[in-house]
Amino acid sequence: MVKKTVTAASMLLVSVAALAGCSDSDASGDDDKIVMGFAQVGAESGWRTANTESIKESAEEAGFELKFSDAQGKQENQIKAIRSFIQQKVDVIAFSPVVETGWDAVLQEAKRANIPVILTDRAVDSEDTSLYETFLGSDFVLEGEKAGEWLVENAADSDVDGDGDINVVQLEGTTGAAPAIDRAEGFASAIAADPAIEVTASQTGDFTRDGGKQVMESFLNSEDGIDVVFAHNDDMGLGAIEAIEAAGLEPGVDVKIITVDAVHDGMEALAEGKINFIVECNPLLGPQLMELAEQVLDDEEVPERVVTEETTFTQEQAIEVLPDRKY
Ligand code: GYE
Repeated sequence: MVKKTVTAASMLLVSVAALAGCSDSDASGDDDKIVMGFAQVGAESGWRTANTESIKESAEEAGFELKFSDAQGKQENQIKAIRSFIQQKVDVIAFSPVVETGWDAVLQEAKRANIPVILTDRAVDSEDTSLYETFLGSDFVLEGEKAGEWLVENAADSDVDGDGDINVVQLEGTTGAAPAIDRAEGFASAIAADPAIEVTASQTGDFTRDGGKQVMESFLNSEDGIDVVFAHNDDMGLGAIEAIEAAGLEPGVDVKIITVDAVHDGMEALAEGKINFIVECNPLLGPQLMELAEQVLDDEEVPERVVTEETTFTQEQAIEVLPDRKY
C-alpha cells in the first residue's frame, strides 16, 4: 500500500475477490501491510533500548511490516540502510539521525522515489524542510535548560567544596548529535543566570556508560574542585558514578550529578541519592510514530513538529514513580 490511489486499487481488488467468492483475507494479507523502514542509531544507551522496543512493539500492534536496521552509531550505516529501504520500495522511512548534518543527498533520493520520511527522536540540520514530513521528538534545548535551572535553584547546596564557585564538568553526548548540541546550549543559557556557576571542562562520552566512566576518570585527574557533573544522558552519569566511587568519593554528595533521560537504572540511582536530579526524555515514541505514518500515507496534514511531553525528577519523586515506571 503506497498512497491513496493504490489503496483504492486494492480495495477494488477486494470487492472483485469478494464477488468471485474469495474470502477477504486473501486481499488483506501481507501485501496490504504498510511497510516501514526504520534506521535506528544503535544500542548505545538504556534510552535507545527502550526506544527500539517501543518502535518494534507499536509496529506490530499497528499491523505494519517493519524493516529495522541498527547503524551501530555510524552515519554511513544509516545512509546505507536508507538507500536499501528506497531500493526495496518501502512505503515510509523513519529514522533517528546519528548526527544533525549530511543528510540532504540521501533524503533527496527518498523524495525522488516518492517515499515519505519521518524524523523521530533527533532532528536533521537542513535548510530544505520538504525533505521530511514531520519531526517527532523531544525539545532538547528545553531539557538542557531544565537541568541548568535546577542547578541555579540549588546553587548553594551544589557548592560542595564551599569555595563560592560551582565548577561543573559536562559529559557530552555524541559529537554532532542534536541532543548533545541542544542540551549543552540549553544548559549554558540557564546557568548564565548565576555567574558563580561555570562549566570548567566538557568532553564527549558518546552517550555510553563506558564513555562516561572514562571521561570522568580523566576529569577527576585533571580538574580541581569538581562540584557538579552534568551528563547528557543517564548512562554517562552512571559511568561517572563508577569513576567517582573508584576515586573514593561519594556520588550525589561529594559530587552532585544531573542527568537527562530518566530510564530505569538512572531513576534507581536517583532514588538511592547517587544522582541528584534527572530531566526526563521520553523514549516511547512508537505509538505516535505509527499514527503519523498512517496519516502521512493517507495524505492527511501532519504538524511539522510533534514535541514529546516530559517532566523532571528529584529523589523523592523518583522513589514515588519507580514502581510503576515502564522503562
Ligand atoms: O538521550 C540518549 C541516547 O537521542 C534522545 O540518545 C536521544 C538520546 C538519549 O543515546 O540516551
